[in-house]
Amino acid sequence: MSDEKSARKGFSTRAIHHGHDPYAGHGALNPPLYLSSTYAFPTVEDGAARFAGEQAGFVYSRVGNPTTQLLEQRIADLEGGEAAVVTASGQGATTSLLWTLLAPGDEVIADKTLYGCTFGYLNHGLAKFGVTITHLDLTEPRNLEAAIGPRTKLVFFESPANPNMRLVDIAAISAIARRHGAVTVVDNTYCTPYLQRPIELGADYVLHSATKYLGGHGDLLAGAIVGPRESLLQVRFYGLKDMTGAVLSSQDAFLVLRGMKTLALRMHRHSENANGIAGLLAGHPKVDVCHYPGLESFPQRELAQRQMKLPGGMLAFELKGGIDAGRRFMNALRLITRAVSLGDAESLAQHPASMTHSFYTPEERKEHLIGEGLVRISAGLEDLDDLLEDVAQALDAA
Ligand code: 7XF
Repeated sequence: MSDEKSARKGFSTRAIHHGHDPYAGHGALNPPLYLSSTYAFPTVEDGAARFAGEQAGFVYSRVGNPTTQLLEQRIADLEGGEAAVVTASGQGATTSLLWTLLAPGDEVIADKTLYGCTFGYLNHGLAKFGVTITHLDLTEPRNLEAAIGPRTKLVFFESPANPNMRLVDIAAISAIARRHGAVTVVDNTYCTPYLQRPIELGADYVLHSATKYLGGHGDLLAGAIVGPRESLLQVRFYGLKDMTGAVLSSQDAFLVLRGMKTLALRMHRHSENANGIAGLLAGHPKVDVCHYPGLESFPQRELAQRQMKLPGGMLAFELKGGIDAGRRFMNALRLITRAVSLGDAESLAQHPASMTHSFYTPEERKEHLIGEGLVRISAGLEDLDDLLEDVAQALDAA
């Protein structure tokens, strides 16, 4: 479907059709998978013109490939951004973007709670190169207003945050950052553009681990960066091509394109299942607290309803018996699989303090609001009754 036609269509129609014309070429219904590392130049002059950016066309797959390009067009379209660059992992997306935007002397203001390897990259990676990292509680926009200064180049957060589900008001934070000349980067992995579109709310860049809901089937690693076209050219030609080299293979791009065709359907089911599990946990005598944006008891419920289309497939909770009860709960699970990652068809449970967030020291976890006993569940696509039965018997054992 041409970009013009697709602009008037709904989310799922665009997730299935945007950027591909089945009547072109050989008439293939499904976008072809291009397996080529390099591309032929008709003449040496054409090759030189392509390298100089004066002629359209592919050069080498570290800079672009027709299959990955289609994925970029679809993700940009669904996020409401000008352009996208896809990468070999979510981590590759974060590093390719931030290496491009930042220089020594700059300050990054980041929320207190971040995925463990993002925290590691900022504090053990970027900090070594003269970038100052300041963590603030961005659930209170006034904290940003008070701390932002002339060196603040970039404001970074996840919403909901991995793993404790804190939400950040994207519109409020983006407005403050913009007023002070800083850009806002939102990791939208937990929501996907079906549930939340940060650029429409005022953010400058969106990041994804497409390993998760966008791919949706636990069979690949991928990432994406969405943002202004000019800036993403820099990301592609410096951050990705020269600095990280975290280039997505076209085979994995093909699988993400396939996964995205069912994204909207899957997000409804993930949300329904998470909502059911959260309801069981929240009312259970052994549970201390359950963090899920769809619960009446969720402290930021009003913001969740304003900012997210559905409460999503992720939840986290703490048992009254703390970390030992959490271990017993996890070891008792029979259907929900003990594994990190999220957004797969299979429901997954993990223990952030010993797994995804073990890169924080115990003191850092305390400071960054990640409970030692917290258990995280990614609700999959199975039948809710079976999931509830499994959670109920694991709670009995906890
Ligand atoms: O490089 P990846 O594709 O694994 O993505 C990194 C990443 C970036 N942002 C967020 C919000 C993420 O959750 C991730 C990956 N998180 C997995 C998890 O939390 O289970 C990784 C398993 S250690």
